[in-house]
Amino acid sequence: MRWWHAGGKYPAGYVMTHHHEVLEDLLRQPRALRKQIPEVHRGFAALSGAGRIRSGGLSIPASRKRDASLIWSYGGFMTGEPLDPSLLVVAYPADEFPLSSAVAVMLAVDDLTTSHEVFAVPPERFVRATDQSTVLHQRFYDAVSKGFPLYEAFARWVLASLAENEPVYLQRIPNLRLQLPDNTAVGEFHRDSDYGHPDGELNVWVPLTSCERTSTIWVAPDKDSESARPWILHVGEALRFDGRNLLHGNVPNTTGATRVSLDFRYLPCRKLEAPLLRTVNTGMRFSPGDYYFSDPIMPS
Ligand SMILES: O=C(O)CCC(=O)C(=O)O
Ligand SMILES: [Fe+2]
Repeated sequence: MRWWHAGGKYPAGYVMTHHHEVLEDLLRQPRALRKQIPEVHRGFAALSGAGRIRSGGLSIPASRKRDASLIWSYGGFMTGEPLDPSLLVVAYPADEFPLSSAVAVMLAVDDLTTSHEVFAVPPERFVRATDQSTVLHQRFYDAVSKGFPLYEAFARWVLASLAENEPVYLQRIPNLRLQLPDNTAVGEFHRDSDYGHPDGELNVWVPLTSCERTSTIWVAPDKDSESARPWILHVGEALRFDGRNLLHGNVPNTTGATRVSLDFRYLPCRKLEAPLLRTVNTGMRFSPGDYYFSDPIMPS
C-alpha cells in the first residue's frame, strides 16, 4: 500500500502532539488494540514495512524510498474527532529534494531560521496585503521566475502518491511563506475560497524549517470547524489539505526563529470549469497557463 488516511471517527482517549509520537505510542500498544482500528493498523504495517521509527524522525531505507511516500494522518484518528479526508501527511526523501537549501540560496541567506536578520527593522505584523511583500519574498519570486525545476520534480513526486492516477493542473509558482518572530506568515485565518480558489483544488504545504506550535500552519480538522490546530511537521514531510474549505492560518511565532515554507495547489483536470476568478495578490486567473502550468501532470 502506498498511502492511507484515517478519516472518520475512532475511539477517543489518546491526545498526541505529534504524529511521530502517535506512531511511537502505537508501537507500544498491544497488536490486538491496533487491530481494532483498521486504518491505523494498516498504516502502521505500511510504515513498519517501509521504514523505521527513530526518536528524531523516520528513517527510510533507500531501496524503499519510492514506496515510502508514507502518508499518515495526525491526531484526529486518535482523538476521535471527525477528520477531513483531505488531511494527509506525506513523507518524502529530503535528500533527493533539498528544497530547504535551494530556497536558502534563492533568499541569499545561510540559515533559513535566521532569515529575519536581514531586516534592520522587523516588519510590522503582516496583514493580507503585506504578507507577500518583503525583500525576501521578492528575492524568491525573482528567482522562481527564472525556473524552479526542483519544485516541479518534487511536486510530481508528491502528486504520484496524492493524485491517484488522475491528471491534475499544478500551481506554476509556489508560494513562499515566512513566519518571522512575533509575526504570522499569513495576515488572517482564512479559507482559500475567500480568495476565489476553485472548487476541487487541494493544497500541499511544505515546511522548510522544523515546526513548533507557534511556527507552523494551523488547520481546522473539518470543514464545519472554526477551531484550527497546529500541524507540527519535520522537514521531509508535507501536509495535504483542502485549503479551499478548511479554515487555516497562524498564531504569532514565539520561537525566536523564522519559519519558512512553500505551498502549492493542484486541481484535478476534471474539476476545471468556468468562471475562473483571479488571485488577489497577482491578478492571475485560476486557469492553465496562468496560475497553473499549461500542461496537466499525469501522476505516475
Ligand atoms: O503557511 C501558512 O501558514 C499558511 C499557508 C496558506 O494559507 C495556504 O497554504 O493556503
Ligand atoms: Fe491559504
